Amino acid sequence: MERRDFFRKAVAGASVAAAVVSRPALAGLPEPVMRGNADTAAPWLPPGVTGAGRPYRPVVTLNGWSLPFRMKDGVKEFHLVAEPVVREMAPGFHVNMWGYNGQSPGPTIEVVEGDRVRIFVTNRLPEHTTIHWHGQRLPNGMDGVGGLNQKQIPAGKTYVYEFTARRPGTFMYHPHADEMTQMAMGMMGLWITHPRQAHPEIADVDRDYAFLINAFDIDPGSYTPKVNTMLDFNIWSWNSRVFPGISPLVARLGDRVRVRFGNLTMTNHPIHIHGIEFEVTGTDGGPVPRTARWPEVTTDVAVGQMRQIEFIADEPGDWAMHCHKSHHTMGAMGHDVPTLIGVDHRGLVQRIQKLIPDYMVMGERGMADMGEMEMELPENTAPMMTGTGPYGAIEMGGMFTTLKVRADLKPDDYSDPPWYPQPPGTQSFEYAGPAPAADRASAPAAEPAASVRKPTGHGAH
Ligand SMILES: [Cu+2]
Repeated sequence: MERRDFFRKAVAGASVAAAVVSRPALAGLPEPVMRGNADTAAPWLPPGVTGAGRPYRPVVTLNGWSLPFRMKDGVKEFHLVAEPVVREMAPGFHVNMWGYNGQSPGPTIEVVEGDRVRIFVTNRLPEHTTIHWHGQRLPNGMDGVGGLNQKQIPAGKTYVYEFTARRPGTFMYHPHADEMTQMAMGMMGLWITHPRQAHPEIADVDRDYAFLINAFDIDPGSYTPKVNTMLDFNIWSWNSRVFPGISPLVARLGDRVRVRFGNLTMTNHPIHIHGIEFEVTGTDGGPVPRTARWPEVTTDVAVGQMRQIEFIADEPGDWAMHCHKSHHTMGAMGHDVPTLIGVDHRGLVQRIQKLIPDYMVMGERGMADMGEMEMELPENTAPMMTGTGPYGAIEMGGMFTTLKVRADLKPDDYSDPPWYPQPPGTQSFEYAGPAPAADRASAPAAEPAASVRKPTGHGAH
């Protein structure tokens, strides 16, 4: 081609492109797609382009979304922007975090096995960062450990990662630079690689949900997580949301449902679902062979692990789904409150209130009253346990949501249905018959209360 011709064609091409592609795209960098809210986005299928392999059923990220990409010369191009964000963790509870593209966690990246993927990472944080692609097979120089595999990405710079998504499965991404700070501030995201063709160990499902398990240390009334915390986390969240702010998982009666979750907290989480049994069908290491699966209703997820579970939603209702550590279904609270069950405060409270008018008693009949109590909390405090169901306070917060199974849903309907109407005769009810006379006379007498012992060993000097 003549040099003159080339020049003319290049100019013509540029002017045509300018009408449809924005300036950053012409400069080689895809325009970042940002998100301004914590709603659960509808599953996203790329329009008319699936890259390698057959079309797939996209995942639904709880209170999250999948990042659109641009196809360029057969490569799927994504643009992640690491930046400070404000995440609404529950209605009225906003937290200053670090995340990607406007939210924490960052958007889910969904590709197909065999896809060539290029990810531009722009650092708008006040310090350097990197991204590690947890669980992926990739060239060593793309693994994202700052100092080991690459230079740190300085503030204000954009780095490019490029590799082929070789292994189908459930993965995540997070910084491998000042990790303690950056993960405590909410920097993480999901990565799903769909199988290229029918796979013997990967079922086709009707619904496919995904979320990350994360935790923060946020003092009641403050807006920014404490980043040096090792164990004293107090906000237990899924995708940086706490109940009642976590979307329900909705399923049509008989659907095969997959749920994928990864743990980026500093402790393990036994994830429990009521009403059905499931199997762990995969981890971040790959699909579990069918012969190695067993039924469960709870699966523990250790730190840095991912689990992919599947079940048939064959029992209609509103089923609880939660972490089985009961402190993880609570919001911010003091754990140094003494147990007062059985302590009789009658008369005492009034006397103390003469001196301290705001004095109140917590817990002499258990802590259930907290669910309905209208205690004045500092501004911007996570709900402690304020989810309300059709029959009153649910007394849960934190890592809790519901699995809503309905017969009358359409196949791709993800909207939150009204509470389950219990069919007559199928709900627990109050016993109204006569109470039998208690007969304690024949029971052995209780032992006298033990005398108070003086402490021995350390502390008694
Ligand atoms: Cu937990």
